Formats: sequence, structure tokens, C-alpha cells
Amino acid sequence: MSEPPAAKYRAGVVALLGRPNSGKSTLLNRLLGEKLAIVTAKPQTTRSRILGILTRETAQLLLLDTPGLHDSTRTFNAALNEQVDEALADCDVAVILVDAARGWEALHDSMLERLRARHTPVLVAATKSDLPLAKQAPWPPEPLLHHLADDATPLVALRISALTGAGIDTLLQALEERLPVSPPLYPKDEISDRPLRFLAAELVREAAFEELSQELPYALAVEVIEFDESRDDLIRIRANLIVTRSSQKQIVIGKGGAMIKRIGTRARKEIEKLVGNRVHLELWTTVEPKWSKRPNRRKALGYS
Ligand SMILES: Nc1nc2c(ncn2[C@@H]2O[C@H](COP(=O)(O)OP(=O)(O)OP(=O)(O)O)[C@@H](O)[C@H]2O)c(=O)[nH]1
Ligand SMILES: [Mg+2]
Repeated sequence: MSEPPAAKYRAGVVALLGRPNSGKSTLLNRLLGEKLAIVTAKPQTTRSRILGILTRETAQLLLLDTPGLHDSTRTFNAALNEQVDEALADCDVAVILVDAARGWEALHDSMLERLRARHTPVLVAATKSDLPLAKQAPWPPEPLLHHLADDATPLVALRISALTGAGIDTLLQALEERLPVSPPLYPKDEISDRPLRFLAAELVREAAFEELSQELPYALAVEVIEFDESRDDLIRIRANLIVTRSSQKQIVIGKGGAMIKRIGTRARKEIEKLVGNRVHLELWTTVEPKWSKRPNRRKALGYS
């Protein structure tokens, strides 16, 4: 690959913003071509900002996945929103993801206003365009039309599907064009700012989300207590599933340990794909009633 003239290379932070469950993490993975961020059918899966680094021939995109923005003011939710605020303030370009089937909401207007006040270029993407309900929804929606007509900061509205890849090339091109001219900000072979240890903990959390009943995942945190890479052919990982009540601990363990075993098998396969090596995964579970209410604890767990 021939090097582009340095004066033309672009690099910067692209924030992926939207409601919980709008498809931000799926889009991050699609853009990277690698599964970095965990994805589940349940809203509020992402708990912390995670940077995916996409190095292309002409630009480096630092893709910032964020927790879904919502209206609740409970401590933990407020902490998630704070991370979105920071991403919004720090990015060079923003993508607002809108589940077209749900439509444009007041929250999207406020995001847009704040970004425009900072003169941040914004792309608005209707997600999940492969789904019939999203396909039928009008796009761009009425409230967005007047923003589009306002040419002070030109906006772009497109339809994408992170699942099929529809619209993704157009999105990438549009993002690249809006990045500032800059040399690459990270080494070319790096794909994230997060250590493998954290990504592994996230994959355990994803497996638990998938296996456990509706309510429990929100009470659950995962901490990797050992990550041993001393052997070439095997990585040994010990992780702790933290819940808030002893009744939840029983559910996580399951009858005769069946549930925690299922979670472990599922997580191990995903971690092996990520690290490209065999993994030995040992899971434990403990009760910690207040983990989500303690800022320092949340930080130690990587959720801020
Ligand atoms: N059909 C379809 N489903 C999608 C698409 N993108 C995401 N999904 C699904 O939508 C759900 C939520 O996706 P996520 O990527 O976790 O959404 P998110 O915005 O990161 O959610 P939070 O982290 O909870 O804020 C998952 O079940 C995804 O598989 C898409 O393009 N098409
Ligand atoms: Mg997410």
C-alpha cells in the first residue's frame, strides 16, 4: 500500500451516540470488521466508553462506542449519561444513531443542538434498515428536515444496516471526509485503547446477559482477577461474576452449577476468537450489594 502524502492524512475521534439498543456497538464492530464491543438484545448493554481504532489507507478513525443515552436519573444511569456528555464534547465527528422504527425523539434534538453549538460535524444514521419496520419508517423524519435545510452546519442523513453492511461504505467515506487533517494518533496495529483483560471481562458479561433472565444482568458486574499469558499455547483467565443479592448468586450458579458452566463455555469461545489462542476460563461468583453505587468501585470494574 502506497503511503498518502502526510499532509492529507486524516485522524480523529468519531463518537457513536444514540438511545440504548439503537445499534451503536454492532456498528462499531461492523466498522472495525472485528468484534470488540459486546452486543445483546437487552438495552443498556454498554457501560463504558470503548475506543475501536480503525486504521485505513487515508485516515485513522477512533471510533468511540458509548452507553445509550436515556432520561433516567438513577445514580448508575446518570454516570452512564456523563460518559455520553464527555464523548459529545470531545469528538471530532459524531454519528447519531436512530432506530427508525422508534423514530426521532426530543433527546435526539438535544444531542444535535449540543453538537452544533460546538460546530461538530454530525451524521444522522437510521439503523437496522434491514428490518421491515425500519424500512417503512419515513427517513429523514419530519423534525430532522428543518435541521437538514439549515446550511450553517450541513448535516447528512443516511440509512444503514450494521447487520447486512448496507450503507456502511457511504458512512465510512462521509466520516473520513469530516475528520481533521492529522497524522495517525495510535499505532497502526492497535485495535482498542482497552486492555484484553477488560475486553475478556466484557465477553463474560455478554455471555451472562445472554444466558440469564431478564432482570438479573443489570445487577451484574464482571471482574477479571487473573489473566495469565505466561504460556504460548493457552491463556488462563479467572473471573468473578459480581451480583448484588445472594438469591442472584444462586441463579448465576444454577442447578448443580449448570448455569455458570453455560456462561463459561459461551464466554470462552468468544474470548478465544478475540485473542486468537486457546483459553482456560474459570468463573466464580460473589455478592457485593453496592458495587453500582460506588464510583470508585465502578471505576475499578472499568465502567467509567
Ligand atoms: N436487524 C438488525 N439488528 C441490529 C442491527 N444493529 C443492531 N442490531 C441488534 O440490536 C440490538 C442492540 O444492539 P447493540 O449494538 O447492543 O445496541 P447498542 O446501541 O450498543 O445498545 P446499548 O449498549 O445497550 O446502548 C442487538 O440485538 C443487535 O443484534 C442491524 O443493523 N439490524
Ligand atoms: Mg452498546
